[in-house]
Amino acid sequence: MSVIIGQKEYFKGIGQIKFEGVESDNPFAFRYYDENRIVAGKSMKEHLRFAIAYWHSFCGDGADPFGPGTHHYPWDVASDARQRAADKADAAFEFITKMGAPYYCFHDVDAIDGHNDPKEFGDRVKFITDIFAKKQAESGVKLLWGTANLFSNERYMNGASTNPNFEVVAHAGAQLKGAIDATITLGGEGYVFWGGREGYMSLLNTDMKRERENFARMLHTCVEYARRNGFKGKFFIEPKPCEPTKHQYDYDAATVIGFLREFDLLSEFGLNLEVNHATLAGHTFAHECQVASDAGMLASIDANRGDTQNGWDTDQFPTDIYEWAEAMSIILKQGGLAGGGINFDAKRRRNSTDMADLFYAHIGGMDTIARSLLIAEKIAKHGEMDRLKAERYASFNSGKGADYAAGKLKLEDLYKIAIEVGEPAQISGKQEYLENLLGRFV
Ligand code: XLS
Ligand code: NI
Ligand code: NI
Repeated sequence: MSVIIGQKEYFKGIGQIKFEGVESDNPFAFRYYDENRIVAGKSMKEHLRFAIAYWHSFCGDGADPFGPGTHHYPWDVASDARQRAADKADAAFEFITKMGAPYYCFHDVDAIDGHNDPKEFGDRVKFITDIFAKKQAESGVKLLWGTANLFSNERYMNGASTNPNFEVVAHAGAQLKGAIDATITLGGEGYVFWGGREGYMSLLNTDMKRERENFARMLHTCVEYARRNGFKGKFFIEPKPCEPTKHQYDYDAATVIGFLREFDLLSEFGLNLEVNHATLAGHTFAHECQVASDAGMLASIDANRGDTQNGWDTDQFPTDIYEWAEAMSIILKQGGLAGGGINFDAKRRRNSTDMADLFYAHIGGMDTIARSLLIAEKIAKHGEMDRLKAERYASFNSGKGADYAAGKLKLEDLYKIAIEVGEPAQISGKQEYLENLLGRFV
């Protein structure tokens, strides 16, 4: 059966989204995201490396536990799975191009319907990979990262790489092979592991030690395969504390870094941090960025936001300038994202049912982050924030403090020094002053 591609325009009446500046009243224009504007020596486009998430934007139908989908996609109607996938690719590349996003990201089953026969599914993924390759060449859009969905299929209900049944682990491997092959063929800059079901629902039936070992085993197996087959990009792990499992092994940035170190995987991996996952872990997004950056592991971001009243992954589009200004300051300080980009792992609300809503959502998200980059640049140029932080630790830069930091002092030395210096003077942490300072730039 032959498949028809590139024939339809899905987002009729909406053209290329352009930068028009803050004075613009046009809801289909960027007010801050000016891709060519140079910020701290690089264009905004190069700094932010925006990516559109295939799953939320072209697959997610708005279903929730209380009702079915409300998003009806004109590219989701053909009866043949391959034709439907080709139609979806038409819509996706039209949207990504109109948004001016340089990248996209996808799970294998977002690109084309899953199938329980690994051979048939592998063939389907190859089929859509060829179409993506053509679309990338025509549009200049690139793949930020690929991934395998190892959480939706029923067989993964007890985990994928961490499943107690080796036969399920083998199926996970088959799917990983296909997704890695696709990522290599498409020149993906990264490959993401998000362990949706890699955790437990109850410790009563779980050998956590063995599951974590098996998890690491699969990561090693994938790295070995990908490198042997020419993958040059970076591997990313995306931490999340819970949901769908009660406890996920990739709980947060610190946990994942410890895990990668324990199993000798640090050098191949970076972290893909998601804003809403940080808040679910009881952290701020800035906290996760700082932990990752300090370890040299802040590589990529899934942009979204949670709802402070809700304890689940609401995946809303980013709007919080304060949250992003802090995060962008950390990213700017480390010289940009290490190998990754900023992927909108965010979805329209169930009742945002116009095609235009998909554009508004991404425009708002891209503008929020672009604006935060400009704020972060201003904060850095102004310098006071950095200076005050550095001054707080100045006592470790010389004299006895420097000796101590270098490991030259013993506990008895500290005893003597404490008697010598007497009661230390009170030094203010100046938190409100710094909050005001941040507020000035926001
Ligand atoms: C789900 C995750 C997922 C990953 C990719 O919460 O964010 O979308 O980003 O598998
Ligand atoms: Ni994500
Ligand atoms: Ni998420």
